[in-house]
Amino acid sequence: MEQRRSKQLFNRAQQLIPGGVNSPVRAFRAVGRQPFFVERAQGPWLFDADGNRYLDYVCSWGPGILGHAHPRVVEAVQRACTGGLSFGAPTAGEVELAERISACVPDVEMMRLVSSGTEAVMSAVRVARGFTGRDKIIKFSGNYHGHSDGLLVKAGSGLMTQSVPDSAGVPAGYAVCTLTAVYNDTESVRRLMEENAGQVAAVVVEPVAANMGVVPPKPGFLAFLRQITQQTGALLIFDEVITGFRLALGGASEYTGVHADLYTFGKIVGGGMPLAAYGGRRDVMACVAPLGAVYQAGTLSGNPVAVTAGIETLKILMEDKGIYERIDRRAERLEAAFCRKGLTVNRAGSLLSAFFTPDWGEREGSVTNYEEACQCDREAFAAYFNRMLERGIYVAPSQFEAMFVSDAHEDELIERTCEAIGKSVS
Ligand code: HOZ
Repeated sequence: MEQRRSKQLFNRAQQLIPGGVNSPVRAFRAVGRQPFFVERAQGPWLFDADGNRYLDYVCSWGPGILGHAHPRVVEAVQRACTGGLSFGAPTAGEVELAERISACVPDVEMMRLVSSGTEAVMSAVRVARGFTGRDKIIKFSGNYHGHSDGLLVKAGSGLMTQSVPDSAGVPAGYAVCTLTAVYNDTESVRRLMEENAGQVAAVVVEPVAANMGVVPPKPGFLAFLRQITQQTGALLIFDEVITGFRLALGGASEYTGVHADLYTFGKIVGGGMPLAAYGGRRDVMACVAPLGAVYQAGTLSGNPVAVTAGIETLKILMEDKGIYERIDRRAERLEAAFCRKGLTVNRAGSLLSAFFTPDWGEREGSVTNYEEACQCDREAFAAYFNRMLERGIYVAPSQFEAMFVSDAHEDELIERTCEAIGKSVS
């Protein structure tokens, strides 16, 4: 595969941008090659600077549930652009997007629009602290909640392929307030709650973990978190930056039946543009300025172009409920294609991961937390990634990210992918 132009661009990029990329996993270091540079995308396809075409299962790390450049979203965005790119003032679009989010996830009685998932979770945690008057939070190792200081402790995603699990530059004082429990392990949460009685403001969790590969919650795990937070006066925050509008129109609360106090959204809610949201119980969100004393603001919050992309994307998802049945069925087909000895496949709806678990014997089939995910064979994953890419199929360049299926991945493309999987994993 010719990648001459991508290589030239990467050389130039490395002179000015750390690692040549604006987000670490894009550097392809975990799979031992250089990244390709994208020129454009359409439907399920990415086209690189050398004219190569890839069937894309990264989907911009989640937003692309409709595929790339959906004509309705593009048309709406083009129209919005002609009316101005940013006002820093309220718009009707913000109200419509908020109403649509609340219609899909009724627990979100009040919300704020922000620009990134990092900002959304950081703000939700601040609100939880302001509401409860407590400082500590519990998160789970391998869950990733963006790169704000207090949440970069035992985080998943790009941190799992660095040599250290936590970022440098985070003052120890921040980390002291971040307690880390084991995903799917109720006892680890109970212990932290007891040791820190009356001090925990919130438990923040990815209701389906998707940043250490996909790791679904065990039956009863989320219900336990709901119960213990209620008993201890802490809030439950579902970080739905990945799962929101992905597992179902109503996200994780619809998919699992468990309800949180606060939710964070990103990716799909912005239809591919920089937009995110946090919100939930009205009495809790009433803490946010100017109603209350928790400060959070942003020049580009509720940006009119991003809001338009979000509205149009949610409109399509709300109109065509068959989308979820289609993408889940296609992901199920991919799951079946991965099924063989030496692989552990985790799937929740249209999110899935194949963990390379050769020689695991009895334990095969069980990746339920960060420690188990870390034991996977990363070299085997890298070999699989490279074989898939050579066949024109782009999956996330790390064992610890999800495979995303979109509505543009038609059945025939799924079958082609299954064939490539068969040839790439053995
Ligand atoms: N944190 C994102 C994956 N979970 C990576 C985003 C990106 O590189 O674009």
